Amino acid sequence: ENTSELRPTHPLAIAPVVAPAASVDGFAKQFLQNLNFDQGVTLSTSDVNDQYLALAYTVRDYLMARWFDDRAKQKTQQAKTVCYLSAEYLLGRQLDNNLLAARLTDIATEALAQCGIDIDDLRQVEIEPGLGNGGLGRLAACFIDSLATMSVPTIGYGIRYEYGIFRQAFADGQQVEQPDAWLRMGSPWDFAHPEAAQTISFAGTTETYDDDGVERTRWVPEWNVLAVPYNMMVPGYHNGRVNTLRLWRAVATNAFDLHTFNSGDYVQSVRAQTFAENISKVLYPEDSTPQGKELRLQQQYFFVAASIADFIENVLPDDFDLDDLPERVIFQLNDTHPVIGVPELMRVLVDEKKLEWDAAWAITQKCFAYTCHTLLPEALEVWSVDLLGRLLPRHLEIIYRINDEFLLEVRERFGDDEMLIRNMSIIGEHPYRSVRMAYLATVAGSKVNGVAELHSQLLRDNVLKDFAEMWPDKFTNVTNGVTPRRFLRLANPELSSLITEALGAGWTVDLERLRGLEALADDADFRERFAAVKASNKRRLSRVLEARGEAPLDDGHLLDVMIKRLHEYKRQTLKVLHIVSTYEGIVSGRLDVDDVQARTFLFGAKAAPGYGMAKRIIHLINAVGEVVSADERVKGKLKVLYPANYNVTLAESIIPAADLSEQISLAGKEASGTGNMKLALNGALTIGTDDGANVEIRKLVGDDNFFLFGMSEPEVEALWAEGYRPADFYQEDDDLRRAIDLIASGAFSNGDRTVFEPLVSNLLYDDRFMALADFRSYLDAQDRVDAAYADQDAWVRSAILNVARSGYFSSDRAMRDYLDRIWHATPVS
Ligand code: GLS
Repeated sequence: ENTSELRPTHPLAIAPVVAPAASVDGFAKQFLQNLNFDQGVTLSTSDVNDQYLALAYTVRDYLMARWFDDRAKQKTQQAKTVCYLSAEYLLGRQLDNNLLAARLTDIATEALAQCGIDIDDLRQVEIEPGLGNGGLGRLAACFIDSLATMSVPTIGYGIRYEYGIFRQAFADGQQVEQPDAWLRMGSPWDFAHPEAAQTISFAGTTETYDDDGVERTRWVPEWNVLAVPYNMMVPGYHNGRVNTLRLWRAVATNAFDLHTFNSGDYVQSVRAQTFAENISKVLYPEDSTPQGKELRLQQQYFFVAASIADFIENVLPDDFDLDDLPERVIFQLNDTHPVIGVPELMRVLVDEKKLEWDAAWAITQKCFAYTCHTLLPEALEVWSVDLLGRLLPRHLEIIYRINDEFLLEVRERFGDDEMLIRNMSIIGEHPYRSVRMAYLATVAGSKVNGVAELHSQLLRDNVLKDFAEMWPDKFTNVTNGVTPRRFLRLANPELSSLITEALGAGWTVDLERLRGLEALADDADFRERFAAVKASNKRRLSRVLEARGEAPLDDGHLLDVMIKRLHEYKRQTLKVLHIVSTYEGIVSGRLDVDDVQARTFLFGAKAAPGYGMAKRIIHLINAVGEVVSADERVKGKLKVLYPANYNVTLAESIIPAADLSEQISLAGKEASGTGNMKLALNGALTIGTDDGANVEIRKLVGDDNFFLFGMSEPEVEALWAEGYRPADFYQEDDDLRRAIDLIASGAFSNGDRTVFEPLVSNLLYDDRFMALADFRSYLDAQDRVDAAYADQDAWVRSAILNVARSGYFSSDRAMRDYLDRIWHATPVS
């Protein structure tokens, strides 16, 4: 590859790139060389960050040759590439994952030890790239891991935010947000390629012109920025494959010609650069609740336009015939964030490549597929026509034309049903004229999928009903999955060893093999070893918590975890009501303390900074936790822990230690959930509603090994229809009333009744997510949990069965489903 343009004569220059020797000596040599020549320090003058960076460079060096190879192949092979377009990738730490993928863990550990370095100390300094909010971003990271492991040519495209998801701290129990300067100590895992930058334009006007007798339209933009790609390696597990994650950073163009800044004023013009660079400055911290902010639309267009241009210009061969584009690429739209890519591809094909509209539309429809990740109507992204037209005038024209032709098709099919036309139009009229991005994606995509069976069903029946009637075959389901490499093999090394000992190593890439553990659930010796692993994982978590200044875990406690974004629909409040009710029962003497299973309630959750109610719930959890944990009367029985700044790294310590997984959203609101899968896979039993992927987890692990409670989705609908009055539940249930009254009394706020008043009245008079309606059923299920936990042998058996039957939730299986049902692409080695 080094020789394409140059005419080298040196033998080294024409030799293939080779990896360093895969031996302790080879690794140590490369490590020291990187320390000296890349970090500019000697071993004795280096600090732990130098050593970490040099280690990262060394791991990279081993992957490099294969990466060159795979990228070269991508150009020449006729294979279809999956281009995953996602505004978020919640990657987690890279070092361990890459060591594992490249089979270097033992070699690196020993080589460093011989240099006098404990590799664990280096692990600790890695700052995880938090370029996502929660499940949606983490899912993207799992998917690219699986695609690399399955040797599917893939490019993940996204944004290299300078600041990822904020760092959460607590002050007086309330969330404060701090910027996540994840790049500050260096970013050894990515490679900047300023020479491959794309120019991305914005605003301006459109005009028609005569192109050799053909009237065409062109966009005359007003300003532009450079999109600079940063490439990250995405190594497959033990297969030598290295795919690419390409994240774009915004940089001002040399002639940054935003007219308002174009005053010849030097200081102003330097400031103008900041304007351009703002585009990739920060991740929007809202999960499932889009903000219609202009900068957000800029981000979306910025990364999608750069990605499409990059693929066409740099990944495809020069002489590529664009009519064949659908054979070479599928652009998978991860939620609506990248949907502006649809009119962008049309613009490229029609305005730049001069294809006929119909031909371009036929290509575009085959090149996109859309995954919807929500059911909340307010979470479906919508852009005002005003804003979109101002920022992307040509795209708005294209969207109008797509819509006109689409509505003609609707009329042909269903007649002049004006109500239907209005309902299906990509352009909404109320409360303001807007572009409904989910509809645009549905019209343009070859397939539309939900992320769990129930979710896909509800998409067809409710959210996108008219579209599903029009195109029943367009709609499909792919239930989410999680990567077993990160969330079992790396996060739970002891359980992994136990499984490997029992079943051989193949489960890491063929998770259904975990079925083999079913038989062992009845083996007392195996159960004992399984229980010992759980206990050891709890001790490990306890050390992690202590190192963060939290209280340690108590022996014998059931570890009850609720780890996910803070959102009303997820119902952390219901969990708090259970804690308060148990606490109140013990201190009032109504519950015999000896009958209560000792429990530690562990929360991990960030709230969007502008989401007031969610922040109040955080405050309540901390307030309740403080009182409960300090009260002598429940000492040794109840403990509440809420470590700040829950992230992927912390999840990797919590999940293997958990006994009980709280998945308690109101039925019909959680599209899938993926934490639920990770926890079951690590032997936690679920207490959950029939929502999202819980439904499938329960079916697979069996009713005996799952604590189901709450209304089903149709029951929720029925109660709404009949008129939901939460206060009735409050009146009728003594335990519920006492719990809410205790919160309202100021018991958790030093007697101040005003602090949680908004929360309490929200519960009593609004309670959109029906926590009160499900309270009794939830408490009953928690009683069943207590009873079940009392029989440790039976509990461990259930835990093993959860592991054994969770193989379906591997993201490898999810990728196979996408490949078969949506992408029609195949692995290529
Ligand atoms: C989400 C859903 O809320 C989750 O239920 C789902 O598991 C995840 C991945 O499909 O996507 N949608 C969203 O906006 N954030 C999510 O985590």
